[in-house]
Amino acid sequence: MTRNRCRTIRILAGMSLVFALPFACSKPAAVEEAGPVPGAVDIRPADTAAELAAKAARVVPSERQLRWQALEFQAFVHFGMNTFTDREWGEGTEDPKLFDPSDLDAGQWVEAVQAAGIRGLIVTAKHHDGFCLWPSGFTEHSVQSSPWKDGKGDVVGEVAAACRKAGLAFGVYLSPWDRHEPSYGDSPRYNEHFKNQLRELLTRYGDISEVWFDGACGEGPNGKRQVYDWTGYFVLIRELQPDAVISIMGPDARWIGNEAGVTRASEWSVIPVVGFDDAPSDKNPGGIAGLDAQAADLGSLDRIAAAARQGGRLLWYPGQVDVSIRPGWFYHAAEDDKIKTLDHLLHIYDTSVGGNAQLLLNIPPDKRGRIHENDALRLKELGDRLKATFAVNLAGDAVVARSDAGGTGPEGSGPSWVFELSGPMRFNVAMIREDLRRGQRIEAFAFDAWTGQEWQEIAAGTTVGWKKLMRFPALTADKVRVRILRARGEVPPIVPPDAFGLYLDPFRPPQEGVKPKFL
Ligand code: FUL
Repeated sequence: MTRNRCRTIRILAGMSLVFALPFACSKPAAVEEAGPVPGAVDIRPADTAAELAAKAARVVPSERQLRWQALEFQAFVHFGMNTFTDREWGEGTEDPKLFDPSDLDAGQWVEAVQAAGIRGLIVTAKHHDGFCLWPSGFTEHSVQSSPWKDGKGDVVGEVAAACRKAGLAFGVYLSPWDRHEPSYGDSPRYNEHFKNQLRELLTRYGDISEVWFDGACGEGPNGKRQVYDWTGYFVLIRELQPDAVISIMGPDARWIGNEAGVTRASEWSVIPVVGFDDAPSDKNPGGIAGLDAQAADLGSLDRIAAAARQGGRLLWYPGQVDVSIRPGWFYHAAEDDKIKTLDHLLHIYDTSVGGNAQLLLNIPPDKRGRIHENDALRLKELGDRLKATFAVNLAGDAVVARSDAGGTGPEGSGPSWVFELSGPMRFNVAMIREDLRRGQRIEAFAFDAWTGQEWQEIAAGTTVGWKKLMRFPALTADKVRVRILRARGEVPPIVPPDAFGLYLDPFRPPQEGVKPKFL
């Protein structure tokens, strides 16, 4: 592309744009005019492919989902009876006297996770063994019966206070499966019990940013059968903490589908479902009827068309990556030297935060009630590396021009955005974002750099959504561009510093065998 093929508009980077530029694809006017929808949109057998794409482009997050997405990176903290019994799943019969942290310091947890750039923390208020980290009025099986602080302690309270003091969002994990509680399996009675516990957590500790409902239940065929009142739980949470996101077994954020920190190459937040009823069931543990959270393809136009044939709905249902810094979720001294490497964590960060998902990294405190030195060190290394990489957006003051000579796709040619940098810049990371208030629209894109003579493709990808991070061997260029190859409707302008960035990770070793394309 040469400069004179660029369409006219030059935008000073950093200006916020409230107008939309015309785009070459034609859309059914009625659908386009209907505007964004934070919720569900019906899709029908009679909808054409173009109508389905236009409907998908209209689905946007709720305010609470948007706030949650902006957290980007949260800490999961598994701590409780299992910490003291060296197990992953307790039986529910453990003696509360075993819970006795010698030096619990929630301030140290917060400091350790903040060093990694983490913005929120979710603590296991109750895991499957039923032991409660707060003094619940509805069971004796809690910190009250432990020797810690003579039974007068409250882990949830201490963690909530430490998070508030440091400006971290605070959330709670409350396991529906409870192996201690005698009423478990007597469905109405346990549902009341569970709601009572929820009410305590949601009224005693200030703002709760997230309620994390686990889907696990290991009762087996002859075990207790509990029918959860999901709808009742959700109604209570909306009433007491309307800003709290309900995750996994809930309608606001979906499980990414594994516990290894792996995202799909194409992560969609607009998800087609059939028979939406907001409530998880045995058949539908994802929480949203008809959704298999582990399926390889959750949101392509083909998936949407398949759901439309059955009369389904499109929802905003973004992915969350829960993964532990160690092999286990709880602390085990035997794993002190099995902490994930910095490179592994960086890869998980790039592909989750930079792969249209939220990262929930588990860091389990030890028997002292402190985050172990090895984990704290790794968190600091991670934070230092992220800071060194993302401190300066080298395209922050680039001048942007739009061209219509983009890629090709079923809907015609998408736009390109050309970024003229303020001078030659050396970089090895690029970032693109979509404004989610306008939905998730990009289906495929390419990223090019100008060699002085021609454009050379450096990277290409599919979905963008909240954020797409790309790494490649370092190169120097003074002009780069993003080509939209395929999109669902018009793509809002991609303007730095918010929606486009170039960075240099100074500690990234030059990749063996991979030559930078030009220097
Ligand atoms: C699973 C649980 O069984 C694990 O113990 C852990 O809490 C993990 C986050 O979710 O379903």
